[in-house]
Amino acid sequence: MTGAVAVAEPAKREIAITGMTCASCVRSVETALASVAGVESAEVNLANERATVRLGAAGAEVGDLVHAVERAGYGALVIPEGDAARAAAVEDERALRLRYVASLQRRLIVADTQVGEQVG
Ligand code: 9UX
Repeated sequence: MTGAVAVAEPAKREIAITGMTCASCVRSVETALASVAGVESAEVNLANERATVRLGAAGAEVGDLVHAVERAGYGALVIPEGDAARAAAVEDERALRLRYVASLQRRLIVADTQVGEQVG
């Protein structure tokens, strides 16, 4: 040993997000995540629909992260750590995104029905 002290990188976690369509959505999700205990900062990428949170030494509860995003009106899936777990999460992310598309389709059908009632 040389006696050098390794400085640990701050822990980061990635979160798949659904439902964001504009820059204001991005800010809402960032604010929601940044307010969670243990989160030092949150950054959202709208193009790939991922949030990256930087965590303090104590870490943060996965459930708290998801609930904060859901309370703001979006969907969230915290990507697990480790290659095997990340691979397994690909299917979960796919399912999350399909659920969002299905909810959009339901909303469009409802909106279409309402227009029909108003006009007819
Ligand atoms: Mo932008 Mo997001 O007008 O929920 S705030 S779509």
